[in-house]
Amino acid sequence: MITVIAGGVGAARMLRALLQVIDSSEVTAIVNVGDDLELHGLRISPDLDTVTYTLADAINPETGWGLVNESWQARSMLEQYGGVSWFGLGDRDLGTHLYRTHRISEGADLTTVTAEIVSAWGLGLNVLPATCDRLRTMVTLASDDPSNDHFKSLTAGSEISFQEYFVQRHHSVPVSAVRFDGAESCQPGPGVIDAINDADLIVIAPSNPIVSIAPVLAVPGIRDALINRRNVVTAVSPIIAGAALKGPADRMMSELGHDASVLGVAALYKDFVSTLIIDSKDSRQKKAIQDLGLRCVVTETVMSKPGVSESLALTVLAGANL
Ligand code: FO1
Repeated sequence: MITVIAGGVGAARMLRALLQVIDSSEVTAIVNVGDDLELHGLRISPDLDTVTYTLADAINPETGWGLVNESWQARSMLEQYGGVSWFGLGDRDLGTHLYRTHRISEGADLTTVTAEIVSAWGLGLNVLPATCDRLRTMVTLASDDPSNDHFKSLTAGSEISFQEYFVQRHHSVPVSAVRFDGAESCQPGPGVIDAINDADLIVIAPSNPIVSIAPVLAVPGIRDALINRRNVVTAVSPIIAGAALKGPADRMMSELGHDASVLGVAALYKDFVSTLIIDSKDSRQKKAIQDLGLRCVVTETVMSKPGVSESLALTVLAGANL
């Protein structure tokens, strides 16, 4: 069995690549829930939905999130009323949040509801929230953020939720700290620790180390479980030649004092990862990564290029002689 520690877009692409070369019944994804939010009284789980929609080939290709063939009638009504519309919920996507919220109000946990949604999309893999308990990524601003017609100005030192940072303020403000509210009192979701202990191979997907992978590791028990299985843990670097393919991972690493490079990723991951896969653009860093005590595999990792996804998936699997 392969267990993938996953955030949003980059992880969804990695999972899609793996499912090209192994049966979905062999794959379990442990997905970040630190991006989750409650809005309009609805429970919204962006990374769970991005993984599900992508693997169901139903992701909105323009945005990388939400559903394809989407309409925005509900959102336009919110705009007409001056309601909250900065977080775009399409009419089809709303169905997912309505279903999830209703099932949770009936007493189902997030793992159960996620399994129902994943199977309704006809997917065979196991998608597990890192925790069913409340866990929210919070970021502290490193500088003042002037207001605009959507939101009030904030001074340096203010703490906001991940989505207020990422979407409302377009992650365009530097951060000085990241915190995972609720981490100390949450439990790993059902099946999560078993999926780590029983895996033949564990893959840290090319997601943002700071706000997609770290919140999963912050759930008590998960980091230790990965450390115990370090010899079968392989990570794919989300940073290529000092930059992230999408989103603020490189900037957040620098803003928080890490080196925004494959070496910085290796330093963040070395306690629980034994093999780091880096892009050929970073081949010069292989020796330095090995000196940190990790195996280092150099290959093409930009999955948007044709054929790279499958070859990368095979390279990842080779690490476990699968
Ligand atoms: N990202 C945006 O940049 N703008 C949005 O309006 C937006 C809405 C949205 C709705 C549902 C959903 O599942 C994801 C959504 N995202 C949006 C992406 C979201 O911010 C994710 O957390 C990021 O992709 C980071 O993983």
